[in-house]
Amino acid sequence: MPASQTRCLRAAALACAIVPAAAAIADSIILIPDTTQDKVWAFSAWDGSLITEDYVPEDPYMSQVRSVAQLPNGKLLLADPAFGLGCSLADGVLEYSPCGTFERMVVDQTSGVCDPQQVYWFNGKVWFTMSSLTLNSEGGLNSIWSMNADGSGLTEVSRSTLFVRTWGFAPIADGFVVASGGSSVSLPSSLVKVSFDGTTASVWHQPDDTGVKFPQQVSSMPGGGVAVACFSGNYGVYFFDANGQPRQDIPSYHRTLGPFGGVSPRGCYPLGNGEVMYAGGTVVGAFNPVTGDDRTIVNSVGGSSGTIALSSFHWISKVERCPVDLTCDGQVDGQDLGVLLGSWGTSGVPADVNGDGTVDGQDLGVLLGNWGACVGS
Ligand SMILES: [Ca+2]
Ligand SMILES: [Ca+2]
Repeated sequence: MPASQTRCLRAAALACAIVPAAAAIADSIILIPDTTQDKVWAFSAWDGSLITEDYVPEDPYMSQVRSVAQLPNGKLLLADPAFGLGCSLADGVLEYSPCGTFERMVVDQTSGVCDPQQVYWFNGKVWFTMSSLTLNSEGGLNSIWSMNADGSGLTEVSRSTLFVRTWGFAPIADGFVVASGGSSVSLPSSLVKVSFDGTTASVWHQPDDTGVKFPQQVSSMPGGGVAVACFSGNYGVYFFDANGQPRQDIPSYHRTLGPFGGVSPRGCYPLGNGEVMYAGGTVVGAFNPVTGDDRTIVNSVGGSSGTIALSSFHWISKVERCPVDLTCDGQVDGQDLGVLLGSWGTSGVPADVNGDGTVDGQDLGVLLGNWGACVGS
């Protein structure tokens, strides 16, 4: 126990308030938007276990959120293309508090943003894809954009003619791997690599007839390369090395191999325990990429039975939360102390930060031991 915390446990609460301690340590969680119920679910980033289905509860602002990213100050950005492709007033990138309360629309149709799909915080900027019904060669908006955390400096990074229809993307060592394509012959699928400055674009992986089709989320994998969730055709999760070649050490799991008998995955993401989480239709699950063993974590509507729900679980992201930040402002400070003292002796409240059923000196000690800005674990 840190010396400052020991002192605090023995001291009066107000005296403790002036004793600085270490920074607050966040823990990692997984967030997955549910476009059927217009809310965002939270899971353990270690084993995928469900934490809450209302991390961002249903509100009047979400229409069909696809993805979530986190800014360094802990706030969440939600990419919301609203009601299908085609620009609408509800399209935009929304900002929420670290605990999931709506704060503002950062960019929207009035900024030139239509149908944002995946949003990322990377290299000191916000990046997101936009998807369009019209091919780029005919004036479509399939593209990658960047902006500053406050929404200023909005810039189109790439509108490559290689983009058939842009969905998820992920950074690798020297550029982004972008999921491109659709479910029909006229919308062929591929993975396109784009340099970070957008000046070069090339086909990174060109699938054969049995491979990647309608790719959705692209996720960076530990040790390099990516996983790609494919929504139609030979649907499943495909693994590639850093050069866009199928991984030799991990099989790709598709509808005839592994867990995807009835689930068309939109999202895929590595868990801390070595499994790969997936999301699609009404199901969130996880499988072991070595053995193929599969388990269902959530089946929210009672089974997809091979039928793709039009609205469904979407893309998976990892964010940090700060359990002792009781005011959800990214800091553990006097305001949080005030909340804790105001809850003294009660149970079933967030101020019971050690979860033992009572708000008491032990919780005070934890709070004071986490004083300061919330930082990643
Ligand atoms: Ca706080
Ligand atoms: Ca307690």
